[in-house]
Amino acid sequence: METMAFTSPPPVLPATPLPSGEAALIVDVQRDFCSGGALAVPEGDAVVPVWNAFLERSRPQHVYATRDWHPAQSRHFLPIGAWPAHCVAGTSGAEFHPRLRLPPSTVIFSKGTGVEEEGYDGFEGRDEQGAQVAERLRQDGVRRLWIGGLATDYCVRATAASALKLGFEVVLLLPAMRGIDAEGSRQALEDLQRGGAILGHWS
Ligand code: VGL
Repeated sequence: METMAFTSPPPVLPATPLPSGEAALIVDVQRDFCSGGALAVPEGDAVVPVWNAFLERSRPQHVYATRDWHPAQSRHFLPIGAWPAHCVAGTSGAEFHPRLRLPPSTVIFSKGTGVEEEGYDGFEGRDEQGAQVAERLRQDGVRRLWIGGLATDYCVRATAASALKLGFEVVLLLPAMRGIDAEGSRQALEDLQRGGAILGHWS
């Protein structure tokens, strides 16, 4: 049987300024996922100027940033896990990209902090007070998230999938994300769209 090609509506643009209830969720734009980092995503740095322009022009009332914040030894790392050590808490590799201009009010969620945790899903993260992401977003009155970051096929995917499951509207900000694997990233975007995410553009 022939399967129908997956088609999607054209990407949406954000209103500027972003209406209240719409927020930015920036996934793992950290040094180790950018050029020269321990787990560099191809063209990872390219998301930085896109996010800067988006934040400057859309001025979201709420900006959230997730970060991988792993212990030095983790089941997420080789030889048990799949990845070279990266984003170890407190190291320079775990810092946000130095040119990413996060507003001072940005709420940071750390994830993957336990030895047994993979930490792909940003919604597993907690802020400095220990609050969970979903709890915090609801408290802030957020209903729609503009999501991007690194990497499309892993943490962006898992984070956006959780957001959908939890009932948030999800806009995938395409130019503000990059993936590790091209086919994996294409599949991630397709699956997320099937799950209700819409595609967003920004230039
Ligand atoms: C990620 C692979 C391993 C990500 C994290 O942030 O997408 N990918 N750890």
